[in-house]
Amino acid sequence: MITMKDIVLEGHPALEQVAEEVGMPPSNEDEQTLKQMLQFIKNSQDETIAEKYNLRAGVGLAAPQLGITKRMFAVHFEDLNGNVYSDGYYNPKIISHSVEKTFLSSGEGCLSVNREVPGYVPRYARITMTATNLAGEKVKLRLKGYAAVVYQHELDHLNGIMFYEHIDKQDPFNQPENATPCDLPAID
Ligand code: K1U
Ligand code: NI
Repeated sequence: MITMKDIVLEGHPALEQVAEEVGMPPSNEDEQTLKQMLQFIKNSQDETIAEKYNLRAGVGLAAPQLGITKRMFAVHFEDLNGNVYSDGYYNPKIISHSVEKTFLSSGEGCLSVNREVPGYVPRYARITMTATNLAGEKVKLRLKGYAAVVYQHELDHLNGIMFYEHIDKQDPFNQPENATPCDLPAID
């Protein structure tokens, strides 16, 4: 079972590297890792399990956060419209995106960053992403608003980019150009 001790923190080289493509079909080891990553996110949102194992709640986890420089990540959350996003992805790619940007009005956090970093993180408001999912299916996802933000945060981890690199250093709460804010859904 993945716990916080398995998650590497900012400054670790795996978080600064461009991760390698995962061979298809995935090895049993890669598949087991991705399944465990999804389970970790679910556990982190379960009050009883999270308290027992001291897990910090998260909505996504990318392999480099475990020190594994492979292009895979898992997400588990519901957006404001009640759409559920719960899967693991190999070799995700953004194939198109909007000109318009968005940002979370509360800013972003990261399980690999044990401090608050204030500021707006500009993201594309809409993206289309292709990947192979945990079931081995090739998928094409059209994502907007909060879901687009979460997937872009995880995709950034695969390219060695941390969320705070996008924040305007001179003026962290400067509303990004061409951007409208989006809100964080509550997790129950
Ligand atoms: O990749 C990670 O470090 C996980 C990170 C993902 C993320 C954060 C903010 C915006 C987009 C994506 C997190 O899950 S931080 C925790 C978090 O966002 C959250 C925790 C509890 C309830 C709701 C959200
Ligand atoms: Ni992160």
